[in-house]
Amino acid sequence: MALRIRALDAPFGAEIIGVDLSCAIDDSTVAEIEAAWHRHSILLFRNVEMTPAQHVAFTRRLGPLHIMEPLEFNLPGFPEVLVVSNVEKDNKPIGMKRAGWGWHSDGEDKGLPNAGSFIHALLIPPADGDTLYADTYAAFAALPDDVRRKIMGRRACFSRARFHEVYYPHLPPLTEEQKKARPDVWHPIARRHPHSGWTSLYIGRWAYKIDGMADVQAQELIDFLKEFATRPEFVYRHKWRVGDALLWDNRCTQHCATPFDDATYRRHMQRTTLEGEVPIMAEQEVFRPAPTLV
Ligand SMILES: O=C(O)CCC(=O)C(=O)O
Ligand SMILES: [Fe+2]
Repeated sequence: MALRIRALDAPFGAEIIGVDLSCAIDDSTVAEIEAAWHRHSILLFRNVEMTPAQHVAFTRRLGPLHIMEPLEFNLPGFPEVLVVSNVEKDNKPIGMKRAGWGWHSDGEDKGLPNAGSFIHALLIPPADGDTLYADTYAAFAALPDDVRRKIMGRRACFSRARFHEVYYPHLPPLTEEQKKARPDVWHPIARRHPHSGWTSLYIGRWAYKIDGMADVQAQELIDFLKEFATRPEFVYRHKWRVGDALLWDNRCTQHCATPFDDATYRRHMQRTTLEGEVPIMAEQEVFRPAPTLV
């Protein structure tokens, strides 16, 4: 399969051209896609027609899949496919509504945050509902020196229990059992990518404490880092077309779904999710080399 990789009209990211995800893909093409993914952090495929089974099969070539909980938002018959949708059937939501309306990376509040996510757009509203992606390698490299020094070797606490009702006010509160299943976790703020070796700024909306720092100072630093990581110069705004499929790396990007008129229009996406690893603390600052694509 002749594959072409083209830069997105954006500060980072690439488009993969010439791959049909509904066909069998040979190992060398998968290896090229994977290398491009590690190089560019987000990959866009256009005009994708793939069934849920093909979606799962392709993603599995990149690593083991993660099954999202609660299970009720997964596609019937395909537990590996999360439905991100405002569509209702028989007055019941068929997927997760308003998922990710706020900067985050998937699974940052879990001990094993998800390595990647691959979303396929099937219904798109005529306006709004874009998704923003922030390049957290670039953010790390651009941090003021004193801040970079301050975060090296430190961990932040990410808490689902503390913020669930803040970010998901339209969902039922977590039960005690769910809270136990999602304990607070501590992750390195300067994170080394297991494949590229580059350092990213790892922070997000579930973070609220930093080890070895007084709470007030920690909160100030977290607020600064969250704002910094998502400054416009690091952000790509994806305007969806039906058939787009976007693969992102949660270890070196953040994303944020933006609102749309969800009382009037339907937006329906299906997502597979890659299992992750324990985040690695960066021992030293390793900056990503300048992009080479055109
Ligand atoms: O709806 C979107 O564009 C993305 C939602 C989200 O955060 C996710 O699926 O991880
Ligand atoms: Fe997300």
